[in-house]
Amino acid sequence: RVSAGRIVASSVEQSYIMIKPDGVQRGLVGEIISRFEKKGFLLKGLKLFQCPKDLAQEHYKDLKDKPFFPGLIEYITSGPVVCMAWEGVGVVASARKLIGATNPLQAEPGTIRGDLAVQTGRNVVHGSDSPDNGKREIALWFKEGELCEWESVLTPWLIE
Ligand code: IDP
Ligand code: MG
Repeated sequence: RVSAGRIVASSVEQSYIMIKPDGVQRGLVGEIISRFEKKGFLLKGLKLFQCPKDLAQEHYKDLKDKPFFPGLIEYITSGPVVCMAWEGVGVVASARKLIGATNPLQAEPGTIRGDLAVQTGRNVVHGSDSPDNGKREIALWFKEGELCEWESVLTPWLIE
């Protein structure tokens, strides 16, 4: 799949990363995308999108019984989000580390939430919590044909 012989296709994961409406409104889109680019993951899909309520409810369906669920749906649908599919070996867990803890006040400095946010209800970015959910979420947020199949010329400089 890449020039590196030891990287097999089955170990390549995809994570659904989304800049939430507060991140878009606060002008943090470039900064957040930069962190994943600089780390060395591969961008396979990207769009600005106004999320309908039913999609937000499906995406967060595991949280539907939480008291904050209605507020969460209102937040996610309150303005455009930036939807991204990022690919790489270990991208799911690594993206969660780059993003930081759910509560930005507990997120380490150097993480996106640790550097750029103060409250759980306005934590600027989403990242899939498992490779299976990465697949599920990318299928949920992107239509057929919206992802790009491409290889970066930088891959041999990132993976031996
Ligand atoms: P995660 O985004 O770090 O994976 P989850 O527990 O999966 O965190 O929660 C999903 C999203 O729901 C959070 O990112 C945040 O936007 C929202 N959320 C979680 N807990 C609370 C809360 O206690 N109050 C308000 N919003 C919350
Ligand atoms: Mg989660």
